[in-house]
Amino acid sequence: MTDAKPFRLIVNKVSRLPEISGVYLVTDQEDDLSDRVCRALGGGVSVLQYRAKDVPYSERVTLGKELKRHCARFGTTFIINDDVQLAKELDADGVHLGQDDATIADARNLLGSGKVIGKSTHNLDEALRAEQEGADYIGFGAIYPTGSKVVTHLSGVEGLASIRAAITIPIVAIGGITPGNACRVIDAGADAVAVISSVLSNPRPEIVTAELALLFNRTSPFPRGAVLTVAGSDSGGGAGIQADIKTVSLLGSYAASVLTSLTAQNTCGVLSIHGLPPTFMCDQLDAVLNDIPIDVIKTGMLHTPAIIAALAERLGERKVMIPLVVDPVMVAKGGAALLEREAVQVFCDQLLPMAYLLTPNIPEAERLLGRSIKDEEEMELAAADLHAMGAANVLVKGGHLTGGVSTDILFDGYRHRRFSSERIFTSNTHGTGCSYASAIAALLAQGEPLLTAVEHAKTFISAAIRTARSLGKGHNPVNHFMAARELLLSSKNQPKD
Ligand code: 3NM
Repeated sequence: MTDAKPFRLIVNKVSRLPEISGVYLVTDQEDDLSDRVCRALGGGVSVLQYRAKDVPYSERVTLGKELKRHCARFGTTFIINDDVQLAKELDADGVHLGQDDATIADARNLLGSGKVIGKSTHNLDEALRAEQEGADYIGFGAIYPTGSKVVTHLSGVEGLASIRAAITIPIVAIGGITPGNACRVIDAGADAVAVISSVLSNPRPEIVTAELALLFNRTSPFPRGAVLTVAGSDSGGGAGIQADIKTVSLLGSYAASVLTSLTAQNTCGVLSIHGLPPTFMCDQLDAVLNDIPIDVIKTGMLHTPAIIAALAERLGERKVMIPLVVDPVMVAKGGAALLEREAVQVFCDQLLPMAYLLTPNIPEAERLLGRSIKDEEEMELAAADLHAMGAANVLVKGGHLTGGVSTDILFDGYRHRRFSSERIFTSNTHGTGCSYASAIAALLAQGEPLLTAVEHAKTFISAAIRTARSLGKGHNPVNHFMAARELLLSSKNQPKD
């Protein structure tokens, strides 16, 4: 006989408000808003605020309904700026009030419970008052100078940090925020970043949104972020899937894998390749993506046109994009072809335009562009041309040039940036490309901005080559363990951005 009490089911009838975190997109007044917003939603917007200034009420209703439909499709919270009446009429998820708009109590009365109410604040007094009056979150700005609104208060991240300590409700930071500076805003305690121009004035709103969304991983526990590698198996363990998983795991992210092919391989070369059916590659992809929240996908040896086409098609079907680091693996260190000849065209047409980052070495860039690359000036041109073919960012790696310094060039559509390290004269470089791209993917998944991710990954791969040991009789693999140890020890004392 037990003395257990009868089980009682308690149902919580209080409806949960949507969470205010991540990328909070505020609309602008420019043309094609609906299209641009839709693309941004595809990059991972958490909250959309419809801010219509000087637009007749009837037009606000029409466009508001359309934006609400888009939000429903992407699971995005839909909030109206200023206009409580419009929020009521559209049955929006909430309203965002300025200091001169309706009171929080009046808005709550009109909208009823279950709706989010936010308030714009510019200093500690306003923030504390908004919290006391029952706001569900506050907007706080302007953090940085902005051309999108006339602002009288510039708080900087220091101002944000000081109100973070005093406020318990979510803080949405606003004003001049971009993927380059958002990590400082998140580190200062913002739960969400509100953006207008950096996303909506960009020709690729989905890319900027995805970059911003990834930065929020920087506060997650380890393993921090998840990387899926789509590549071939190297039985020798130096390159391919094995190098990718070692790199991602040692740097502190979760690693999942989808195999495209199996190679019988060691440090001396590739003995044979067993391609896997594209349908089975797709089964693996579905199995992973339908269950595990993958932050970044890295691709390596894709082997056949059918695999490339199937991968591009599957990824294109996704509602919200996952940033893709594409290492255009073509030839093994020993010279074996890892990509079938006719696959290059399919690669350029279908996968390259989906890349967030393309990471060719010089022979790969030469093959993709059909011309030779002899120096850094030609590397810059190659990066720009590959960007024009559709990759959002291109890193052309200079390891195959000569000279005392090995320089890689990153082009983001606006600027070329150089990443240099002392050249190490060695043939122990098996797995370099796979490991470098995987390190970038892991650091992106951990919420590092692209420039920091490439810089730290370059440090990692240089150390991995420098500390490589003799293992087999051919091109020996890079040293993942020592390189990860060096990077993690050195980055402990560094600022986060
Ligand atoms: N409110 P962008 S700053 C709408 O400080 C708005 O309250 C601000 O636009 C405030 O992302 C701002 O283009 C403009 O800088 C934000």
